[in-house]
Amino acid sequence: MPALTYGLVPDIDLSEWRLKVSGLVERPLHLSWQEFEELPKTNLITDFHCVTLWSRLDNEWWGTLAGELLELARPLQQARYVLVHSYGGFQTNLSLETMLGSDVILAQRHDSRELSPEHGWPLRLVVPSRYGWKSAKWVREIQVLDEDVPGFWERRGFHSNADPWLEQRFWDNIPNDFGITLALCNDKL
Ligand SMILES: Nc1nc2c(c(=O)[nH]1)N[C@H]1C(S)=C(S)[C@@H](COP(=O)(O)O)O[C@H]1N2
Ligand SMILES: [Mo]
Repeated sequence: MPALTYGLVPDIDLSEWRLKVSGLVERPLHLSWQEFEELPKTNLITDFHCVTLWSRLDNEWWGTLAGELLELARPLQQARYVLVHSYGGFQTNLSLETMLGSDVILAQRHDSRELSPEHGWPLRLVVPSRYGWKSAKWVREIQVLDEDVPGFWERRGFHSNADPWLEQRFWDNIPNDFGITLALCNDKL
């Protein structure tokens, strides 16, 4: 599976690692790795679609469903979106509805193995129903919001919703320029 990353693989120390759920929630969370490990786990088999036209089918992901994590934090009534933050500075936005989908997982294992550093160790988001850049690697915080705040690629012209079946690659007012796609996904790593 190609690894596609903007910037360097962050250097993460598991003893200092935390996962936060912040913003418009009744109960903000600030979990250590041990606390995250104690949450309920699920195994899912899903496909993965990058915006550069490669897909990888039948990935097995093991971790905690994003919906189960958010349920613990209890989003407030006005919550509509999330902005997911990664170690290393990457961010991506999703509607809360998408995030609560039954196939959205905070994955700690891929195909029965711990994630490798370049694929998001120790924890990544996997959103099979959206283009790959929504599947943030090295997740550290899920910020719950009432408005849609664009993330790293979304500020650079990529679509906020990013449904591959609707081919939502770019902002509607940007021409579908393959150059920008190649800038996003060069298979270098
Ligand atoms: N933190 C972070 N997450 C990221 C990216 C990134 O640059 N930084 N790239 C995204 C893109 S464009 C894709 S296609 C997938 C690729 O996942 P992989 O490297 O595990 O194949 O990760 C996504 N998650
Ligand atoms: Mo991508």
